[in-house]
Amino acid sequence: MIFGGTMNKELLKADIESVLSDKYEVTADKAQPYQLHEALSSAIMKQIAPVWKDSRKAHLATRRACYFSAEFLVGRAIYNNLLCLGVEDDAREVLSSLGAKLSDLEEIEDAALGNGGLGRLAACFLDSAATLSLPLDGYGIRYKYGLFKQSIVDGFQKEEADDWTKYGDPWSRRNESDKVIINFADQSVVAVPYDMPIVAYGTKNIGTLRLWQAEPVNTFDFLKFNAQDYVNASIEQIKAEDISRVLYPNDDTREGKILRFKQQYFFCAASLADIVKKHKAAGYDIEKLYEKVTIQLNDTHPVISIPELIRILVDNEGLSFEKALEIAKKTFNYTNHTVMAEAMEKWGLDIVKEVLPEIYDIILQINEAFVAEMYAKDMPKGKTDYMKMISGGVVHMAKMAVYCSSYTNGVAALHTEILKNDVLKDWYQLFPEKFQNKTNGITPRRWIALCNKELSSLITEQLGDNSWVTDLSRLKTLERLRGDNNMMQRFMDIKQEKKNQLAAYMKAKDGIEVDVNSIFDIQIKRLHEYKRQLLNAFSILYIYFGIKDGSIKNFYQTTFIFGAKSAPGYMRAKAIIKYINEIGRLINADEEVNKLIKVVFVQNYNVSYAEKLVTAADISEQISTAGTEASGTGNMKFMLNGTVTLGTYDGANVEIVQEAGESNNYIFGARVEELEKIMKDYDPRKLISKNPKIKRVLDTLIDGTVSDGGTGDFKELYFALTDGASWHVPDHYYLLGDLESYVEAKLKANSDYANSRLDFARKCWANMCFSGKFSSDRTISDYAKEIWKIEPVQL
Ligand code: 4GP
Repeated sequence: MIFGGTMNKELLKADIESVLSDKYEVTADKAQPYQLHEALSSAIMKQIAPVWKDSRKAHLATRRACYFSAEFLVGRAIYNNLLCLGVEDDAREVLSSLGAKLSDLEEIEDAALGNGGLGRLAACFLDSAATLSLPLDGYGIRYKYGLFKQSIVDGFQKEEADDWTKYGDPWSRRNESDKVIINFADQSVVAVPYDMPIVAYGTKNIGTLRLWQAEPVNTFDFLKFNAQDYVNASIEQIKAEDISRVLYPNDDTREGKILRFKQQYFFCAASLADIVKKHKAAGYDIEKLYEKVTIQLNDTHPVISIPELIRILVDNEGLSFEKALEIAKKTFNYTNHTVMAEAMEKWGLDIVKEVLPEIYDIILQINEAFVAEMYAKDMPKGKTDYMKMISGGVVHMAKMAVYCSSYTNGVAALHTEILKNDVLKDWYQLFPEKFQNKTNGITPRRWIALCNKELSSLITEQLGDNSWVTDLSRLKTLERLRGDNNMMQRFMDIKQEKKNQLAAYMKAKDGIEVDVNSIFDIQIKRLHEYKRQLLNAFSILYIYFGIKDGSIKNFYQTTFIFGAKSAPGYMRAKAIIKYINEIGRLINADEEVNKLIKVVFVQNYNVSYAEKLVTAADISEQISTAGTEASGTGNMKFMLNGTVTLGTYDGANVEIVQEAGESNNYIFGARVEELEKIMKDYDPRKLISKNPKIKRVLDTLIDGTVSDGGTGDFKELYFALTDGASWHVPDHYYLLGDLESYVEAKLKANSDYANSRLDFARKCWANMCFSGKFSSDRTISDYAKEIWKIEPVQL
């Protein structure tokens, strides 16, 4: 039995050997990493199959939650699954008896079916729900190409398609019997589900992540081929497969927009068809769908599910529109993940009508139902016009989501307040009972137990057992050890070991050498203007010039590490990547300073890289403009691994500081309420004219200190900061305004570290001890109790 930590090792060994010989005709000692990966994974899949089947049955037999998301950034499955099953040592032993190594599987690519926070959160949620025995299953798209692979060439980001299943996908199971036909006005496609098991830690419940792949109804037109019209003979296949071909296809053009819209409808329609089919097959009443199923819409990408469910209920089940709308309202909930304009996803009515005429009609009816409700409440016409989901030739998905669901939530306390008081203010006034906050969390399995074995053993040793892995609040009892110098020394030794490991990895992967005795100051996240990687770059230059002119003394050597991907079409973000690489080139080559500062940009930052980076950091950079980062989850990963936050009062940073204490973190910059006033008459040019240090830093964008390779991109950045460019408001994200308080906080952290490593370690320790709130187990139990109303299954 594999659960509970013992495995039938003989069986495992035999299964591995038979996959290797049947499929690849090799023995384990000669097998390639991908072959070993395939063999070990298939052998484990075989052993968990009966429990997975029972879990699926149990989920269907009770009230369950379905998580609809365009992204699931699951990362590498193998090590996590072995950890959760408690059989890492067994697997290592079996492989080594066969002459192979478990660590070779690090070569296996991550499944990067998501962009960043939103997608990784979905993966953490599935993990937590499985572990808490909760009946939650994920539904999404099986993209052939996930997030692109990034390389940095001459300082520029280059993208390459990431064919993540190139060497097979042993953790998925294709399920032919649950195929669904999806109809668009101009084509029909088959949605084929691939199911991935979500293995729980220590419990038997295995969740399912069902990812739909688009395939043609007819693969091949023999007559056309025979007529030697070769391309058109396969055109249906190409057009069908395009739907699940790439994550976020470029949507600059109308064609691109249509493709994205089709993707969204594709996976929502397939998932709903599946849910309704299972509901009816179990003999449940379709009018009581919401009693058995609750659906969480992860941002607006799956909101097209709302009119689709109504369509199914009206067209296939013969219910009235009113009844169907009522069922939809009781079935769906919606999470908002960003206050950026893109959260307010809109679809042109022309596109909706052209691609899905029936859905278009239903959206019109939803809009009319809303208007009627407003009139019944005697709402002023102006307000109704402003709030209705259809206006200006587009349908506003977030508005439809709030109106047609039971609950809407933000992802950190501050973010939810911003939704209530600003972004969705009118909606909050109208439906206050619908709004909730659910502060994000991260799974302690992947984000400490798996990636930081050294720190995990120390915690287990001190707490007496490893139950903290599923009850992270237990860490707070370790706070008493802060004053224990021996303990702090052991903690520092672990950090040192993780820094050594990261350094070795960076050397092997990127050819970068770093000083393991320096402070590791790390900023890893998607590249976006609001996240202010450019501010970090400015602060480094500020310090660099300060060291050179003697105004900054006793700077402790620091390695500034960046990891970030920019959306391929986001030119300004790409310019920032180039700029960071160019200031790196400048500083790293400067003999006068390069013993003190090194700037590193790692290539292809992804989940597996993150697992190494978060454990090795001394300083976690969380520096978004106050009010812009909904929550952040990287901040939590660093905290859990014992890192101080250098950050603004934004997103979940606010709660991190509340938990771990302001004195254990480095907080700077204008707060949300201050910014509201400041931005009214903010003129960055005034600041520049009065402050030669800021000017010196900013001028590097235009004075030739660093080169943008003749693209003109750095000048564009300069004018965005001074004149506004496409932002209209100059320095919209307040980089220059926050720069000095940021540098001050950075220097304070630097001197604290230099003055007493032990005291600095105490701050790091406190962060780890108080990170309990940020376990996604806590987040998921809150969703389960307050939104989904689901109970653990008994297996
Ligand atoms: C992200 C937010 O930017 C981040 O603050 C949050 O922690 C994360 O969602 C999870 O809630 N948003 C996205 C996105 O990734 O695509 O909107």
